[in-house]
Amino acid sequence: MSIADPDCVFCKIVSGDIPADVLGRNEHAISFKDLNPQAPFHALVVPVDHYANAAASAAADPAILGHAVALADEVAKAAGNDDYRLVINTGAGVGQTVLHTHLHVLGGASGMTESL
Ligand code: DGP
Repeated sequence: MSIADPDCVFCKIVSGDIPADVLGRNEHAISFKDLNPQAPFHALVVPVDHYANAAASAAADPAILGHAVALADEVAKAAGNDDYRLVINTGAGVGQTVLHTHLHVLGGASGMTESL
């Protein structure tokens, strides 16, 4: 049984209640295209279990982030991005808008320069 927040948009994507352009998924995490891409390739990786940020996920189980990074590598490379950037925003002060842990996976020419 996964940990979910009924008011969380990413939990609704995990459960299939809200559609998303899914790039990959496994029992631990799902990856889908970001609604507002900031780079030629911009995916999100969202662990299945709801925690507000990466530190909270790590405190609950460090493996959550390991599985998320592994899925990020898989979807980036599947889209032809051997090189890519991972960004994890933590807190509204740096622009975290969805309070469910997620990794931004950025690839392509401008993947190194865009801010999030
Ligand atoms: P952050 O600023 O780190 O919290 O990034 C949240 C990202 O989530 C932002 O780039 C837009 C994306 N996003 C928010 N809602 C949805 C949604 O319903 N579907 C998809 N595909 N992306 C979303």
